[in-house]
Amino acid sequence: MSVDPRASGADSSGEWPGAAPAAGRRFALMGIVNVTPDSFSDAGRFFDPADAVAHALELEAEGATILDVGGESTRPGADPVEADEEARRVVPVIEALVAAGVRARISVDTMKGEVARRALEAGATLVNDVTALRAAPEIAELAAAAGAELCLMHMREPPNQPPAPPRYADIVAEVKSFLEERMAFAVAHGVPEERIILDPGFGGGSFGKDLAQNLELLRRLPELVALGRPVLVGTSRKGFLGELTGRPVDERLSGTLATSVIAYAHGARIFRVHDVAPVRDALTVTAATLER
Ligand code: HH2
Repeated sequence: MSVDPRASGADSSGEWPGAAPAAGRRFALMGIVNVTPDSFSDAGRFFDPADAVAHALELEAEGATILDVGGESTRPGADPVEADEEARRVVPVIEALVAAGVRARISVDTMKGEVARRALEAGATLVNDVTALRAAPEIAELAAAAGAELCLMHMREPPNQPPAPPRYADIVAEVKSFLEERMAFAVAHGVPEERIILDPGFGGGSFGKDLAQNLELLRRLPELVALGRPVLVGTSRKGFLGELTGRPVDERLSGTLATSVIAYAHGARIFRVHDVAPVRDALTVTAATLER
């Protein structure tokens, strides 16, 4: 499948200057590569490294300019994974993607310093930390030393704790001040601001937002975009879409498309998704309509 560079993160020379779309490009797609036996939507499908690599290459062919390789599920109740085991899952996949000559940048979805370190050595150039440096603050220095980008996501509970009922006075104000504070922490530990990506952390469960709060975050996304860094959204197949539509996890593409289109219109520019090709088409149409 040929990829229209106008809809990807590549610039006209074919270079990928960063995870965020390059000047003149409209959005970037981060394809999800879960090397886990227990992820909420694709449990075990790509647990074999060869299957994960083949899947990642397909996502790139569909237009992903970032491949997010994860070895631990964030689902509440998922078995905690030791750093060694998590690295054993993700590092061979990253090495194989580098060997295959992928042009997409490789992101590692981890909250552990040791895993981030080994993934960066293997060729990852972005660390996607759903705890925003709370579980392993040393990820800041590791990313800084490697010249890597860093995605900081909001989640309320520290990792692997039972989720508390979500209660916020003003969800958007809280997420915004959290992300501001975490960004300042990352910068103080050596990560240049221009390498930071922000993510409100859509989802219930470990991410701690109920349906109304997820929708309010989506509606008021411009307030987070105002922080001046690229905003990444990950709504793909998430539970709140199932709550609204009554659909099981493998039938939530329409909901994913709706939220992606709204998020784009509200200023998000990086989309973490399972279904790259359909989201790319929806956002290509949206971007062409909104950006004259
Ligand atoms: N969501 C998940 C995992 N990592 N990272 C960012 N930055 N934003 C997200 O919204 C996000 C994330 C959960 O989704 P998934 O990877 O499909 O499932 P699991 O955690 O069960 O592997």
